[in-house]
Amino acid sequence: MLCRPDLTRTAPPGMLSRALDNARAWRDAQPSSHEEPAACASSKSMPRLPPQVQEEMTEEKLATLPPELLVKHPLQNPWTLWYYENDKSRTWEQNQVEIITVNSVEDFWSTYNYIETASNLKHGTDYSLFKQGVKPMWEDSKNRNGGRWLISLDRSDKQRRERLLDVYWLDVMLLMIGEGFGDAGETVCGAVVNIRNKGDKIAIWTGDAKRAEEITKIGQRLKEVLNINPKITIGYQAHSDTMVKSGSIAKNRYVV
Ligand code: MGP
Repeated sequence: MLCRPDLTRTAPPGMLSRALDNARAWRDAQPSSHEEPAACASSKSMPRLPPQVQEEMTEEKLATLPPELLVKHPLQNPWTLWYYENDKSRTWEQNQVEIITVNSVEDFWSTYNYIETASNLKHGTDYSLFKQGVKPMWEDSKNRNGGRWLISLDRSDKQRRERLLDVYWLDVMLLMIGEGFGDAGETVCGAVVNIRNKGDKIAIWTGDAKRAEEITKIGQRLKEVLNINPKITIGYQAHSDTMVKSGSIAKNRYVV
């Protein structure tokens, strides 16, 4: 078991971790990048709801279900999903659209199954999932002094990108809503996936770039859950540096 988000206070143990295991099993079952492209599954084949839930639910069937299956399992924090699309007639901030806030495991999956997967979004768009009340922008008071762990995905390897993007993004969302960072999770504000021609990016934003201990724990956990090769390093940049960067990447404040 590579990831077991702590939902013991909010949902039946194992509920999200099973979902995460499914996603990881799917990823592990995919051919490695040197195999034939034809053998590579599209993001559409990713497991979503368990088959018994996908089956049509009639009133009679619902009446036979044990009560615990009809109760929604609240998340420790409500999370808001945002979508960004680059419309040049509007400001960057106006282009951030709030989609929905989810409060329960079930609402998260309903939303996830309804919306387009990240790999099917147009270039120049973003999804952001942030704690309710925190806007996915540097200017928000909860983000202003913070920064982000940044994972850049290599676009030159198309098969690998298609395989990893959706799984990484789902893993990151499950890790956050499942409160999988332990005490350090209190400093997590949200996460963003940027769909870009030059290379997609996934980042976890935290609220205070000076909290080295929590930031390091979050980075290490992220690498562990995404199964990133320990020899590969990822960097954390303060938003204050990203805002004024001149090259394509701001300097790293931390590296794991
Ligand atoms: P981006 O969307 O984060 O990355 O920032 P992209 O498109 O890969 O570009 P690059 O510069 O990282 O290579 C693109 C631009 O969007 C930034 O230069 C800002 O102009 C704007 N922008 C991004 N963010 C996260 C913010 C934000 O939080 N607030 C405001 N006001 N503008 C932002």
